[in-house]
Amino acid sequence: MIAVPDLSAVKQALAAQRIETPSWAFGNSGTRFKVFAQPGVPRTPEEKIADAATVNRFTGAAPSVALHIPWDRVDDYAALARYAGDLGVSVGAINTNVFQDDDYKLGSVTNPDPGIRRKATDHLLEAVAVMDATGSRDLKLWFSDGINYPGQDDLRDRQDRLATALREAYDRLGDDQRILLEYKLFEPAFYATDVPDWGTSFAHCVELGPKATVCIDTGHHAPGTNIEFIVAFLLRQDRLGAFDFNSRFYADDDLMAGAADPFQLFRIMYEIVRADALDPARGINFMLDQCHNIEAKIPAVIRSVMNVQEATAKALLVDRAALAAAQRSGGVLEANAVFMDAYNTDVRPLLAEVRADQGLDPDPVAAYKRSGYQERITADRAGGEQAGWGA
Ligand code: LRH
Ligand code: MN
Ligand code: MN
Repeated sequence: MIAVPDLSAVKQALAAQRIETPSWAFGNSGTRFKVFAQPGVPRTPEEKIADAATVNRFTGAAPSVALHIPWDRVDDYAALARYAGDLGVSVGAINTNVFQDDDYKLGSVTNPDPGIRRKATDHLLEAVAVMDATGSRDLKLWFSDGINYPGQDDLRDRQDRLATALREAYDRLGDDQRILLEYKLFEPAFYATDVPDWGTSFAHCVELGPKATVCIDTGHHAPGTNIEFIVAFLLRQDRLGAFDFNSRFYADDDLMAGAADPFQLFRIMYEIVRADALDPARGINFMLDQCHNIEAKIPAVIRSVMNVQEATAKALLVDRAALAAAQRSGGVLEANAVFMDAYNTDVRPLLAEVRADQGLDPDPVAAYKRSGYQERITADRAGGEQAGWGA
């Protein structure tokens, strides 16, 4: 039995934890080989929000949903936000999409053609207008920009073009709005990507000002990258804005968070706990960014929320006094044992208690399956154009 400083504080922290779900997780998705359509998937942004609200109803921990523009384009975003509010959720981060137009073949904000750069930058500004209407705080930027062949374009000029577009978007932000700048090692560009790593993102954020922070997508690194080091570093610099949680075995697999490497998720969440950054008031947006290609989508999102909660519970259970004592005395094995004791704790009963205390079913996946929601959407949403990744 490991020593836990204050179990009621642990339970309180878990009850207060917030995880944001992505609208696109509920739509049809696939690989470049095949999209497997599923019955009952949403046909509209409203239906995606209804599914996100359902995840929140069973977990009590997912009260906001990220949108992706134009996948979630509507005429009236304020009305969409009110609709979400009626279902008990709010609109979270607004994701931009400057990667699916023919115009962006050679890049968006870093394109050598100033007309295409203008079009891409205007999309970023349009996304801030969406945020004004929905009350969203976060403008999430991911650029697929990059080049495939050495010499194809000037690496340094592209950084200048990127900085110019970011500056324009940054200057358009309201007082309570901020930029989350996401990086990704490669794909779709294969030789050089313009925002390939946290260092590039961090440097642009510092250049921009305090309202620019880094978004860590856990699937966007080279194999073997120590992600928790990046978390610790950015927290120390006060520049960690958000996560896109998902799992990867090979590249940007977008599998359920905590499925491939629950130990890594625990190590990441330990750095969060260590920096006292779990509290939503600290401003870190813990988002999921996943696609459920072959598994049922709503229970997969519920499972992902639970996986993040389990990693967090284990992180909260680290006996930090014992850990600090072992670290100070150079007790290599002792310190590692304290860490592993927490990781090896079965936290499912503790989380079941936290849920029961909130009036939730202790087993959210089972409760969802019993609820009849899946049968209802399968019947109600038959026919019509089904929205999905890229729709
Ligand atoms: C890019 C990415 C980014 C996009 C999302 C759909 O790979 O992680 O966050 O917006 O996928
Ligand atoms: Mn992402
Ligand atoms: Mn990704």
